[in-house]
Amino acid sequence: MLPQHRPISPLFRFICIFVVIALFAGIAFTLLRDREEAPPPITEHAFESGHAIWSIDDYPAKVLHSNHFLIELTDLSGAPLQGAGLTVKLNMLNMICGDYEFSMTETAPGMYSGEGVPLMAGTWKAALTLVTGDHTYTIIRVLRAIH
Ligand SMILES: [Cu+2]
Repeated sequence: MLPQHRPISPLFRFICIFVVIALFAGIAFTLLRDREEAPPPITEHAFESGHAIWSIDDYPAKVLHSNHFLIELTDLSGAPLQGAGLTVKLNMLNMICGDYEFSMTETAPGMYSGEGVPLMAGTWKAALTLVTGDHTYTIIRVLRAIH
């Protein structure tokens, strides 16, 4: 005797379609999140008394190597912001594997250079402390480090 085929119930069909849609939504979400986790090499930041362009050479940054950070500061009129004091602290997101702190030196009017060393591969938070006149600002960016 042949096995009898029961017609697929509408509820079962609905559940199948729902599962497929959920699967695709999950894949799309994962792809989008991965793209967000790769921060760009150059970031721009506005703060109360000016504007900062922060770039990292040979991005992504290399683990346990000196990576050249360049921060270009302008004041509200667009002129180079000179004589500021800049320090950067690197720390890894969601991990306690050690911080790396360094200061930036002004190599040309409004151009500040420094060398950052990420200790592990992954996504790092870089917090810039900027002192100009009697104001102190904190500027945050994220960066990716690879081997
Ligand atoms: Cu780590």
